Amino acid sequence: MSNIASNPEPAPAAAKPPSANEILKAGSNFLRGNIAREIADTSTATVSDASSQLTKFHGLYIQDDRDLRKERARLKQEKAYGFMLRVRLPGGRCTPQQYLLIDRMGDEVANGTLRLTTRQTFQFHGVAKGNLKKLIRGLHSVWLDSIAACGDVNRNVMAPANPERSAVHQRVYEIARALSEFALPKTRAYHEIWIEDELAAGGEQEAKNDHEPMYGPTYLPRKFKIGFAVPPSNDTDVFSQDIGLIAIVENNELAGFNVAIGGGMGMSHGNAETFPRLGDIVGFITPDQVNQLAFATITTQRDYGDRSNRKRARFKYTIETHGLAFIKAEIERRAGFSLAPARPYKFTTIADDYGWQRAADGTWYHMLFILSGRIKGAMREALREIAQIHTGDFRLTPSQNLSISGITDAQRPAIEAILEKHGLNNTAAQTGLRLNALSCVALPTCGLALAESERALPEILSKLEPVFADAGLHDDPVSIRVTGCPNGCARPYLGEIALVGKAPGKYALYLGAEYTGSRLNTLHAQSLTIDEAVAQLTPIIRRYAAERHEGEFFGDFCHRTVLAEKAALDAAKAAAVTA
Ligand code: SRM
Ligand code: SF4
Repeated sequence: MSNIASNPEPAPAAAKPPSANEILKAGSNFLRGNIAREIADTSTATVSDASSQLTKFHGLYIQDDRDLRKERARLKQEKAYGFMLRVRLPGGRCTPQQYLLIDRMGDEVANGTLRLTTRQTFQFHGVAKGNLKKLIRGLHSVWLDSIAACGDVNRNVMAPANPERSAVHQRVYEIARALSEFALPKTRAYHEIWIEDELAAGGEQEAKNDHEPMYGPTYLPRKFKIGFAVPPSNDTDVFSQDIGLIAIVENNELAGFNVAIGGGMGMSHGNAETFPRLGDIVGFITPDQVNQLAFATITTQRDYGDRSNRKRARFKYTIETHGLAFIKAEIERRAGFSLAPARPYKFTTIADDYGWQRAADGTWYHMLFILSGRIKGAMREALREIAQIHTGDFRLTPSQNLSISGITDAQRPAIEAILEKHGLNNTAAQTGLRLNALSCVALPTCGLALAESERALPEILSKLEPVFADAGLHDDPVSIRVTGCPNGCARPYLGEIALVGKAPGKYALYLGAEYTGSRLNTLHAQSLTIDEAVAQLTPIIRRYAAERHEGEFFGDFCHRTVLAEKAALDAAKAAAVTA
């Protein structure tokens, strides 16, 4: 691990002028900027554009309630600003004590709900500027933070949530957690601003021997994401990560990880330069090589990533630009070792293991289905009551669900009674479609949303579920993912069905991803209302019920039939035009 602590290598000379964000980061005094002064300014509920970019590195986004925009503008009032705070929670695990603090803060400083994200953490919405310190200090009091939850750095590290509680799962979790700590920015800006109030005269902040051995003073060109998976479950969508690490288990021991690089979901409608991409498996490493591999990969992206055009700044584009072979060789050179050949593995599922399950260590866990990860109402009450008596932990899943984990035989009846009381012991009654549904937040808080997502999902499901049920497919697992724009926050391009927002009430329809996340879906229709999408899907669902092969998933069926036929038709049309 000798080169891990070394200084960054000089970056190759930038050919193009740096983007505004690069100039901002360079002049930010290691992510301090004017944040402290602007947070103290009570004349406005928001912060400047510059500070709003820098607060992201502290896990904070300034947003406004888009439902209220018109009314506020009519009244000539400032927008209804509020901050979103994202907690850093590697592997999605938290203790009951931490959960209770988060739950309390949801009422005291946020909008009264909690939101589980697709990267296994909590988000608070609608936090007033004046409440940010209270929230961050509250989190700090239970050993939680929001450092690097957003921004051009490594984000929340994902790890399998399905809590089999085997020794291998525990080991992978510990490796993921250690990697999360390892890849944290080293600047003290977060602690100075939010925890310690260490401000020099005039509210300015001084850099105190800051040094970023991995990131350097301008951090990364763009966000960076790492996730682990333990086959046969690909619950973390490992091929969507900048670095995906697939555990290889031999003789019940963790032998190491296959390494996939260059995954990513985000794209822009109509911009062919942007696209979702699945990671390529480039080799195998042993568990003790994980941090070194991450350091080498992150610094390669730091030095070769596009710092001029943020639309092309993700690692996947760096690979496309420089070539996989070059990037792999560069990673190996920086790591100081060669990757061994990848080893065999097999994914068979992405789904959370709902309901009551016996774990490998003899304890119980209960996987709760939480639509869009929004914890409110009865779910909120139940989880609060459970957290007060629970001695195990909570595990947030990449599918926006939550597992109550580590329940002993003696404790199970009490937890079961709370779930019964609140009507939450009923995942068995849900459709396979609903249990495999994801949606991003979108309106009213997301500033980038083009259409509804979380708020549209109940309507979409209620219209599609009867179609599946009538075709005899009530229980069949079919993954559906909905987002309010093409950025891909619910990893839509890995959904067997995906609706991607284009405009208010309009969605692009994608079909045909492979259920366990090894093939992207394909654009099937450009712009549909929800009813039009249901109308297009209905005959396909009926045909699937009638014609599918034994054990064939919906996405594979669409890929083999509907999409292949459409591609053949398009090719024939193109040939006719050329002729
Ligand atoms: Fe995301 C931006 C929400 C997972 C790709 N994402 C945003 C912002 C912050 C909007 C913004 O920039 O102003 C959204 C805040 C909405 C709100 O009101 O809360 C937002 N992203 C989310 C969450 C909360 C969706 C959810 O419903 O769970 C997820 C939080 C994850 C976390 O805990 O860290 C979330 N975002 C993802 C994922 C999925 C993943 O990481 O596994 C992706 C696709 C994977 C990837 O990164 O390639 C994703 N979010 C984006 C992008 C497109 C990035 C790109 O490469 O082009 C943006 C826009 C951007 O960065 O410019 C974005
Ligand atoms: Fe917002 Fe788009 Fe992400 Fe949905 S996919 S949360 S609309 S950025």
